[in-house]
Amino acid sequence: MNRQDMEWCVSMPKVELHAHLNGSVRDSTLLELARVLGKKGIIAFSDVENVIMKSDRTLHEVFKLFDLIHILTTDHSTVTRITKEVIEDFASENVVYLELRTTPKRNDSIGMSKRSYMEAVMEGLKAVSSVDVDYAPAGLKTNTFNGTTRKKLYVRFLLSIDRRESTEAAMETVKLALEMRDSGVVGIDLSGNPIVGNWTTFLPALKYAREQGLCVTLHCGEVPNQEEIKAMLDFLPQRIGHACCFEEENWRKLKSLKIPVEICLTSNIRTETISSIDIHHFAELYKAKHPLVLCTDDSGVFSTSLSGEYHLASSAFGLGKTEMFQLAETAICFIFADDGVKEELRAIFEVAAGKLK
Ligand code: 6MZ
Repeated sequence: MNRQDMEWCVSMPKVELHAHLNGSVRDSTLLELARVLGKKGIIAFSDVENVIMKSDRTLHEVFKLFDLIHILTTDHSTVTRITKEVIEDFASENVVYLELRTTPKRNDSIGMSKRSYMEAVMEGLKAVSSVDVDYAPAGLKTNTFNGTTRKKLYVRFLLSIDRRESTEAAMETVKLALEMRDSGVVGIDLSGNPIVGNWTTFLPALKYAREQGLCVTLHCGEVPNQEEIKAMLDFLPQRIGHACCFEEENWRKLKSLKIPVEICLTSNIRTETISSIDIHHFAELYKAKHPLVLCTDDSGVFSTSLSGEYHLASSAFGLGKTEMFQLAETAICFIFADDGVKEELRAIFEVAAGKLK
């Protein structure tokens, strides 16, 4: 694929279902924030600069980087800023539906609760000016402009539970998600360092989320823990992320259950979860017509974009434009928003198909 093909990937409408807010922050913003904290003597700027600009990181190093990013970003006004920027960045590459996930954080020393963290996120969403944003369930549409021919982006939120958290903290996140359904929260994600914590800690909160009608997606199989993978599949989440380290039995189970997989190619390669792109499980799942969706994971941390992920899939697995368009459009089936949104997205793809072919 050449540069023109990349431009084509940018121009195609796309659906992003696995993007972590704090992993999607622009390097330039992180450096700017680090400079400010450096001047205040809170951090050593040059150390931070080296860490931020490093391109290859193991999974273990990635989680150390997240701790650093959280030091830089986690006050209310910065959370608002990064949310606005991240949404605008996705909009600028023609993402038409974005499910943005983030871990609500409590930090008593700056008066931050999980709720006030999410209020700061919502403020960032409402501040988006480059596109019209639809973030609320049917009947509650807001932030749209009259007689618009402007680009439109649907944004929904998933609240993440970090594997470092307790059962109580996970439950608090689920309750917050339920209270924020009118603000576009559609589901719960379980993420964080996969070697930390035990899946059973989060099960009560995840079960409660499901009982109350929230959708659930789980980071599953980022490390080879077959027992956990099996238990996660038995839970029947609506989607899973990654699915890298599955052994035969769980692989068969995944395929027969047809649970949609959020595939993050660059992330898996950069973190060495998968040793090389030509043995990535995308190829097998794609060939088997297993439900899957290409996603970025952490576009800032891994210096990628959703268009770049399609471009990579195309060059690594020989997908042509028709296949890529179909792949992007099929993702509509796996979104957590309601059928009305699905219909509107299908219409957007239909118009785009006419223009792009
Ligand atoms: C597991 C990940 C992740 O929530 O602070 N996160 N969890 N595997 C990954 N693969 C590389 N990438 C990101 O965004 C950052 C948080 O998302 C989770 C981690 O818990 C990380 O701290 P938020 O906005």
